[in-house]
Amino acid sequence: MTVHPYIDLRSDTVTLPTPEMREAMYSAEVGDDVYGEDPTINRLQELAAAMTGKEAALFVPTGTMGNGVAMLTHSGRGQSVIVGDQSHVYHYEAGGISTLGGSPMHVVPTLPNGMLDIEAVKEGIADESDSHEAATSLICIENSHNRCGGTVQSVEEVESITTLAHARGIAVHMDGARVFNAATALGVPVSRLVRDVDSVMFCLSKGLCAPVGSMVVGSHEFIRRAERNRKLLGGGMRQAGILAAAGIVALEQMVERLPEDHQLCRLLAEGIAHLPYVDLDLTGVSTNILIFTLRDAQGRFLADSVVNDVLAKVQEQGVLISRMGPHGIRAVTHHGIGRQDIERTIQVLEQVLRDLHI
Ligand code: TLP
Repeated sequence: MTVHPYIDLRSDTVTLPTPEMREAMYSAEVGDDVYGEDPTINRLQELAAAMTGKEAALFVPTGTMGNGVAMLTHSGRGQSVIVGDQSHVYHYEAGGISTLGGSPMHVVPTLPNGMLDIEAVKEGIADESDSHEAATSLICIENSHNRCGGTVQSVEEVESITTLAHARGIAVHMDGARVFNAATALGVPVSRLVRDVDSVMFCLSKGLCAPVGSMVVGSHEFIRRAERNRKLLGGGMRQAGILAAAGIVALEQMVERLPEDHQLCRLLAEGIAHLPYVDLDLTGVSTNILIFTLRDAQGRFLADSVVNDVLAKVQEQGVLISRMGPHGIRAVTHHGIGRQDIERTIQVLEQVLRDLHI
C-alpha cells in the first residue's frame, strides 16, 4: 500500500482503497458488461439505484463522464442547459455539454451556499416559441457544492428548482459527486434529497474511497438512453466488476463514516479562522471541504505570488493544500486524514502566516 509522506488535503480524490475493497476486488465475479453480463457491476447498479430511490443506475469510470453522459441524455444539439457560474460542469469539465453535445450553457449566478439564483434561472429559461433562442432542456445543480466550499443545499432549496423546472417541462440533473456528504450534513436520507431530480451523478472515488468509478442514476428509460451515450464516450467497459466490487464496499461501508470527515473539516476551520490574514465564513463549513482566502488589514486579497508562497511553505512542512478559484485556498478532509493531521495543519498554517511579512 502506498504511504504518502504528506498530510494531503488537496482533495478527497486522493483517498486509497481500503483493505476490504482490495479483498472484494480480488475475488470479484466478472463478465462482459457491454453484454450486461458482469454480475458485480449489475449488483453495484442495483445497490446505487436502491440507495438513491431511483429506478436504475449506470456505472461510469469518472464523475466527468457521468455528468457528460447525463447531460447528453437530457439535452439535444441546440438545446440549452442552465448551469451555475461556480459549477464543476462549467469550470472543470473541458466545456462539457457544449463541447460534447452542441448544447450552449446558459450561466447564472451561484449564491454562497451553491444554490442557483432562482430569479436568474427564471429569466434564463427560454422556450421553443422564440426561434432566436436555444430552448432550455435542462438545469444542472451541484450538491454539495465544491467551489462554494462543500456547502449544502436543503431539500426545500432543491425542490424550489425542480418545481420551477418541471412546470416548464425542463429536466434537472444533480452533480452529486459528494451527494452522500450533502445528505449526511443535512441529516436526511440521500433518496429524499434527490427524490425530485431527474438524474444524479455521484462519485464512488472521492470521500467513499473507491479507486475508480461514479454512478448515474435515474428512470429506467433515462438509463437505457444514457447507456448509449456512455458507449459514445468510450465508457462501455468489459470485466470492470473488479472496479465495481470496490464501489459496493464504498456504498456499504464508507458512507457511515463521512461525519468524521465533516467534524475534522470543522475543527480545521475553527482552528485557523482567527489566524492572521485568514478570511473564512464558518457558517458555510458543513461537509468535508474548506475554502478560505487570505486578505490584508484593508480587506484586499493577498497577491497571487504571496498565496503561492504560503502554499509552498506549508508544503515544506509536509502539508498539501491547493488553490481553488481566483483567490480560494482549499483543504479537503477524507479517510486518510486524522485528528493529529488536522492539529499539525493548524500549527503549520499558524507558523507560516505569523512569519508572513507583506
Ligand atoms: N472534482 C475534483 C477536481 O476536478 C476539481 C476535486 O478535486 O474536487 N463534480 C464535482 C462536484 C467534482 O468535485 C468533481 C471532481 C467531478 C464532478 C468530476 O469527477 P472526476 O474527477 O471523477 O471526473
